[in-house]
Amino acid sequence: MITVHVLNGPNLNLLGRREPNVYGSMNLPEIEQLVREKADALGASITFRQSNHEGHLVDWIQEAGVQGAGVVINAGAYTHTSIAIRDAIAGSGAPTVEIHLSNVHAREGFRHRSFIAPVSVGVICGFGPMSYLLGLEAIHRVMVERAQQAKPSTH
Ligand code: CA2
Repeated sequence: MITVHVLNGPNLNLLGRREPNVYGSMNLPEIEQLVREKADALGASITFRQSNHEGHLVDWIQEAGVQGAGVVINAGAYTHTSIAIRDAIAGSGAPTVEIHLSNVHAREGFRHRSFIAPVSVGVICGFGPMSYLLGLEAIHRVMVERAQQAKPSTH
């Protein structure tokens, strides 16, 4: 079974309580519920975690790599600052999709740079909670395709 670790970075525990004009009104447990329903529909297994600490995210990315799991990550502000998270993604070998609730390219200049994007399979941003569902679907498809390619040919 395909396993995906859905990881959330700093301040995403505040969702739904402040800045609803930027991030919407849904809180993180509500987004988790949507992601779990999508995972069930895909037949995938997920973990869903949030931390305000960079090292926790690094540990969880390494864990995904060891388990052969994929990663969907909203690294929050660490997206724009963290070489440690970038190195963890590159070093773990875990196929990763970077996601954001907001369209970071329509916001302040400092949000246009991502350290994670160059080591990710792709980036999805600007779709609110739907970014999580699109990210899960994208990584699931990538992992199914890679598993099929890895199978020895029968003819
Ligand atoms: O749009 C996204 O998903 C972001 O990753 C959210 C981060 C931000 O630093 C990124 O540039 C884009 C911020 C998450 C903080 O969320 C809050 C929610 C409510 C109140 C305050 C912060």
